[in-house]
Amino acid sequence: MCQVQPGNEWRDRRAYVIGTGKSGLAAAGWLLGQGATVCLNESRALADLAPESRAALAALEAQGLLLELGQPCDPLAFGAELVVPSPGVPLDEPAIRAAGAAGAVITNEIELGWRAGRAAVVGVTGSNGKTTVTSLIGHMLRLAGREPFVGGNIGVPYLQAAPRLTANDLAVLELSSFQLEGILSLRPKVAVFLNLSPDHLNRHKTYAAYQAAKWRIAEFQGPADWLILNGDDPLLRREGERRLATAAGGGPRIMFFSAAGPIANGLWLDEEGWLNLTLPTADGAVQRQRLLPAAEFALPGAHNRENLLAAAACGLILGLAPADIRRAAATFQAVEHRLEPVGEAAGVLYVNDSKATNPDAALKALDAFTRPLLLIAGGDGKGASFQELAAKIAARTKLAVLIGKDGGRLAAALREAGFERFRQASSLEEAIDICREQAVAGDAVLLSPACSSLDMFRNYEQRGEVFKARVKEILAARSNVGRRD
Ligand code: UMA
Repeated sequence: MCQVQPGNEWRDRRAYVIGTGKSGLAAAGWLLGQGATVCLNESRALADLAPESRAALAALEAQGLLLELGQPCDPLAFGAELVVPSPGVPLDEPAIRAAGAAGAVITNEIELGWRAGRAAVVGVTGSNGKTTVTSLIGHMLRLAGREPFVGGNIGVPYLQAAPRLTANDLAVLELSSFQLEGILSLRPKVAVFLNLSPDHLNRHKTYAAYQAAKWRIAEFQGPADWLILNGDDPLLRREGERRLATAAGGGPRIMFFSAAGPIANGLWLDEEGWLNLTLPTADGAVQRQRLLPAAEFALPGAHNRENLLAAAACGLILGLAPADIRRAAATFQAVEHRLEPVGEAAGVLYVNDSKATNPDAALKALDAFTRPLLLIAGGDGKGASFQELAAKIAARTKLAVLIGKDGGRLAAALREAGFERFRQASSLEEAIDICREQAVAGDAVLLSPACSSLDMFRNYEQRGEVFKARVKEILAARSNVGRRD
């Protein structure tokens, strides 16, 4: 099921792209190729941009790109007919609203990708687990002989690949609330909604607004499409059941998954840890199929069993054979920066979970281990509450080392939870060194910051790389102990 091809709808139109990150560069380049008059605005000055961004801008300028650097956006002054803010740019920016009020189309790079391509889309959203599930679905499809595009909020911006994809292709897209907020027609053939917990409250202002942005994943879906929901998440369960009761044939088909026990219509985990599919048949009976043991999936933690259920449900809907799903589960490797074991020195395991950019992700990481934990957390908390996390840290860790802009706020939450075994560090490297000194054989040092990295790093990937580089130095130093040249 694919979208109608709108043709070259932006030729000779005035397009205004905001932000020179991955998304903005992809959008500006594609719009230029469409024959639009394109202005790219960026709040930072040229000197503050990374060398690779400067090189990319120079190449686009040679193709006719107009640049506004080091100044606030003003699409109206440019006479924009299309405004494409990058995901990190708030859509309630007054200058963007003013352009919308004057009739400009306000959308984003993901939507342009949807309109530019012909591929069917599998969209994956949720507060946590998106990257793992998106990658696992991609892995399942590849093992089954398909060649999906995998990207979106991870890796390659969709618009970079979409124009080349045909109606036979499948794009598996991780979709963030920022991206979903700006879509106008993107219609996933299968939408996977993993879970909900507060995140990005500094941007969305309220939890309700964040949830509403996430639900947009299903906004344009029709009866031929599928919506996969986590039946163990109270908010998703309630809304899914409400939609089932009131759908009247208009909305997508809904499939739940549950790690908590049998469900009548969907994928669930039985008491022996196997994934089961039950589907009602036309004559009112129920058909049950046992698929695979969750234990064959190597990633640790209860949340990863939910991720497996979600990806397997999607695989089944896409027509994959249970044998392929099982093979994919057994061979899937941890996603980089997501509970990624880096190595063990002096019996201490070091784990990089830099991708835990909100409290819920860190809560799940803390539950995924049985070893005594030394936790490194902190960064930009994006307005989230640390109360629940502080209680979990108090229960699960022997030491917490706090970093970044909201390290102090996390310290206050820990004190309130009656936990005093924390230290503050002025850099990630210092935090790792404190943990190394305090850890004993059998412990694990876990970087699971519960916060965005942007106060200290370019992104969570860079934070994870810094962690891994320091840990590798520690591992190398250990392996040199006692060595004679
Ligand atoms: N900028 C302005 N004006 C503003 C705000 C920002 O000019 O008002 C500029 C910044 O100075 C910067 C550029 O915009 O130069 C950055 O734009 P961006 O933050 O949207 O970054 P991109 O590189 O385009 O990356 C975006 C996503 N970033 C965000 O959502 C914050 C990437 O997700 C995504 O991989 C990429 O598009 C490709 O689609 C990252 C992310 O952190 C991984 N996502 C959040 C998350 O997962 O929690 C949602």
